[in-house]
Amino acid sequence: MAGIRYKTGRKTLSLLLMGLAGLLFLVAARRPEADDRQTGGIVGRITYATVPPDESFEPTDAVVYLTGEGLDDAPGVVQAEPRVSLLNQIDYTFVPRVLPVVAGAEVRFHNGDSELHNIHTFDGGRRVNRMFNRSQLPGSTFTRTFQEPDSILVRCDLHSQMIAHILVLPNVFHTMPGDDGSYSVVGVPPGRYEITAWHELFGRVSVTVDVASGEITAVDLTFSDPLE
Ligand SMILES: [Cu+2]
Repeated sequence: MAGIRYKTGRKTLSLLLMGLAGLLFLVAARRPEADDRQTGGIVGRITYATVPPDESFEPTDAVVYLTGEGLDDAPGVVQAEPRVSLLNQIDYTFVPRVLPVVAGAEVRFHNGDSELHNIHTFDGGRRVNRMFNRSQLPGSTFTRTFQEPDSILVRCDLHSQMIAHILVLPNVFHTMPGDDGSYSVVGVPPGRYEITAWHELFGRVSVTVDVASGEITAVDLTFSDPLE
């Protein structure tokens, strides 16, 4: 009896193994070739050669982003990106002040105050996205989608101190620096790209960067003079 049970067990085991091998083969065969490429990364620091006299200056309000071929539909990242971003209004302040989003993502505008606000948007000059100007009741929410890369200034006409910037970017490869100015962008497909740092008081600074498979490239970016 013990022998029969043993044989049955072995047969089941080998069938299971064969099934598993078949499954693994199918998974391997279905994997797109692009997924086999290893990614690289970029790390660095954002610094300011000049400190602007503006009271609203926050060094961490910078955005670092990559542009170049193959980034907009890089495998494995498009699906992972959250497609909704929130621009809140708390204590007569837009939160966050700087909101980077991917083109085509939904931006949710929420009035978290008990006071009437107003959302007035101004585009970066290319007129690629539809701008709007509307009042917003306390506690209410509405959404808008910006389809093209742009830098959009957001104001409240009722409270002049309320300012925000929505930076619409072409892909998910962007970030904001930490308190010490350091940043990192990882999971980048190998290639040659432009890396740009943006700040509302300085504009943009860009350099070319080569990202190699399985490697981390160091790039420091320095803002020189504030915009006039
Ligand atoms: Cu307001």
